[in-house]
Amino acid sequence: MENNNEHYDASDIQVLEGLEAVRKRPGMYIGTTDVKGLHHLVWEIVDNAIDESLAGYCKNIEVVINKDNSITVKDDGRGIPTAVHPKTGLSTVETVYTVLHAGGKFGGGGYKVSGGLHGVGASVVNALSKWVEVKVYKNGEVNFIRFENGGHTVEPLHVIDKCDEKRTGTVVTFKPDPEIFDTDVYDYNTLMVRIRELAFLNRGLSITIRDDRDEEDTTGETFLYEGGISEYVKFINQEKTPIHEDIIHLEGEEDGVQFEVAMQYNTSYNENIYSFVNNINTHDGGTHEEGVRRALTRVINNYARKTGMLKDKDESLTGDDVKEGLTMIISCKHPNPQFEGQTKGRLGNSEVRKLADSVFSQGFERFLMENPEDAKLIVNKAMLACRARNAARKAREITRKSEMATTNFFGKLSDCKSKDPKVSEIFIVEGDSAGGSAKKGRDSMTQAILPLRGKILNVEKARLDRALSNEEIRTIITAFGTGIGEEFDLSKLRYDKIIIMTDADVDGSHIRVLLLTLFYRFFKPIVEAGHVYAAQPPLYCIKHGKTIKYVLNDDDRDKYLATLNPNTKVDIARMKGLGEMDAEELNETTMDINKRVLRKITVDDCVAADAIFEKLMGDEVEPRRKFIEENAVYVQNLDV
Ligand code: 28F
Repeated sequence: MENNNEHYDASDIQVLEGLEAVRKRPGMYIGTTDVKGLHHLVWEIVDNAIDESLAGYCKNIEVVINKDNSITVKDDGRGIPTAVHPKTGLSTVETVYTVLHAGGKFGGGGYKVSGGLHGVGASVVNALSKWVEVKVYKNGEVNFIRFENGGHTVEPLHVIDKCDEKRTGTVVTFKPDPEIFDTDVYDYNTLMVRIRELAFLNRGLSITIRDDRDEEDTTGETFLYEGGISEYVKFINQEKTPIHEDIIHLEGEEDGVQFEVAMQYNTSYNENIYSFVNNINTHDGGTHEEGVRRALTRVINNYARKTGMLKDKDESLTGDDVKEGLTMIISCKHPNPQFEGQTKGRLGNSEVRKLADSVFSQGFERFLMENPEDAKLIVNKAMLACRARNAARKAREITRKSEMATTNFFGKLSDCKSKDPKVSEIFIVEGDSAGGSAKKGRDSMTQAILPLRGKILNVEKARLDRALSNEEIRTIITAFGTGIGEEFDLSKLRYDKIIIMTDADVDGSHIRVLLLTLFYRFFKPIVEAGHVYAAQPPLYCIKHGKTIKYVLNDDDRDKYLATLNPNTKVDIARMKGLGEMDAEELNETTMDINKRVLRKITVDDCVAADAIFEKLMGDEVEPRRKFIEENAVYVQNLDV
């Protein structure tokens, strides 16, 4: 008995030291303590429920944002074991919630299958919460445990109620500690989008999300996809035009590694290939993606040669050709994944390459044989892409030879004096008159100005060869210095910042979106590396006595006004468009490195971004207008 007690004390201290370490360096465990880290806590708990479903015991998961911004996650799995854990002398529930890395250490046998980058689980959430309550339904009993202030057990596990013998599962509610996180407000959409993705990736699993802060949300949204990743492909392609009706779905398994892929071609010129390992997006690809890409190119070429669509003299189709207009989801479930690269976004396990290649090539070859009409459409599309690629190369050669040499180009671009990309920036400015003021108001050492005269081409609907025939686009490419298409080279970028400077009106936002489409489609690495910004010209100029303050929007105006003495009659002027500002004003409000506000453009959710571009740039006018009017993502401060 005494021995036991001693053991309890010792492990108790160890436990609290472990959780204290998490509180001291939360970033090590959840990345950040901003809004992203706040949401990460939800995924740690949801992951545990998904693991239980992957183990084959859970069919329904429910996530609720409570009124106080605490989160409840519920599953109908077996329930976390309640018996005393032999290694800790505590109940297993308490062990899982208080011992760091309990999942890995005590789980054994590859139990953990899903899990985020920092898949360290429940104890980390507990360490970073104000309070946590866990209910386990098991053997006709409801077990309850409560922790407070970073994982201190205040009520050890005990039975609080009876329940139906058949009812099993785990319910966890946690309130993130406001002392740890910058914000305590959950975003419904962020949670919903990932939950929907998890439902696509785990077919047959039902996941519900409900927002109890919203009086009107009484039922929540339930995501359940019997078709799994096939339905994901359908979802991504819903605003596009598929070239064949059936979604191709292939799967296989070897040595406990599951591999599956779903795909469908559409009439667009873009690829939408997303790969996952254990439900985690592998944004830098890896062996599973490589296996599929290699097999895709090989199978299409073999088929095209065998059927005579490609003649002996014709060059083979490349990987770029066969992925034009391809929407594809690759999902691999691996008991021992090796994530590589700086952001751990690449799968490294070499055996997966072979599995992916063989599952894909066998299944896809069979599909082509059994569906000759679809096969013909697919091969034809790749052959057109090949022709366009060659045309683009010719156009590029002409561009390279002539463009830099023509006075035309240098007439447009007012380059900066510095040739050091690290300090150089380029403003892409709407219209000649704003261009003129910008030229006068700039710091000519580091700031280059490129005024756009005509509208740039909508590249959503154009292949590279046609984009290259557009003069504005050619000028942009030449100015960037990176080249485009096959020869794109990020290290040759001549500017650290590419700043889009357009008016805060509908025309301005349209041009901004055209530019973003261009960058997203043809210069994605530039966006991903964080080089693209939107300038934010102010909407109001507020004069108060001798002080002049520029504000970006109505909110900031009201906030600023509230700080002023109400008895002084203040002068508020609406700012003119960029074109009407003189050089000094433009410098003062929008360009001066020390005073301006820039907004970095990112592509962190490619699926969402793609849907946005599709809506904005697709054939249908009405959704575009609606989106521009409603959306605040790319057209913030828009005054319509
Ligand atoms: C709302 C969040 O956390 N669900 C969970 C289980 C089920 C088991 C388990 C969890 C076993 C050895 C640790 C039950 N019966 N939802 C959840 N459901 N954890 S978490 O086991 C914990 C591991 O050490 C479970 C038999 N085996 C496993």
